[in-house]
Amino acid sequence: MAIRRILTVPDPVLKQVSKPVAEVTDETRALMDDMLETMYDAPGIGLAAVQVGVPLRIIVMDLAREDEPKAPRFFVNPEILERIEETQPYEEGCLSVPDFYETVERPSRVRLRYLNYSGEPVEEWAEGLYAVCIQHEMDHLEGVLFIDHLSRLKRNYAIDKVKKAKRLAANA
Ligand code: K2U
Ligand code: ZN
Repeated sequence: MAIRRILTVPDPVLKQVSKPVAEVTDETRALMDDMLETMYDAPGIGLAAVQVGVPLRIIVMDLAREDEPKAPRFFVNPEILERIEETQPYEEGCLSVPDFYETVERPSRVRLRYLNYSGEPVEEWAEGLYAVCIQHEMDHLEGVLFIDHLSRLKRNYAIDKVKKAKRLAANA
């Protein structure tokens, strides 16, 4: 397993629409293992493959709290089959937009279909933080960042803040 570099705004790769995975192979699983290790190291609770520069429709997630055993989840070619109308606000962050947090409204329950780590099909409802995180990650698969749901002013502020932080780090 390896920890990979997480791309940050304004990297154009993050705007790519990720392609479906033809078959879940050992190579797919090796990538998911790397993504999970990268996510734990960040730390984060979700990660899309495009964030480590691989525009494939793959997501990893672990919603377990720090005082709970790890509970990794793997999603290949995830689809949202149904969304309820009710929405919930959540203050989101993103490993590709470091140190910026803003509230985003999203449907509070969604019905998912995806292939798991073994390549088997799964259908289930997601709610609460699971619903927030899977929708945030599935946005990544469409080249959409959570800041794209904000005003132009807030989006530009977030991007300028990350660019400035990268300039300062480069000159340190
Ligand atoms: O896509 C990512 O960058 C991973 C996010 C996933 C996430 C964003 C918003 C809401 C829930 C999950 C990172 O895990 S951001 C860090 C984080 C950690 C705990 C709760 C919220 C955000
Ligand atoms: Zn993100």
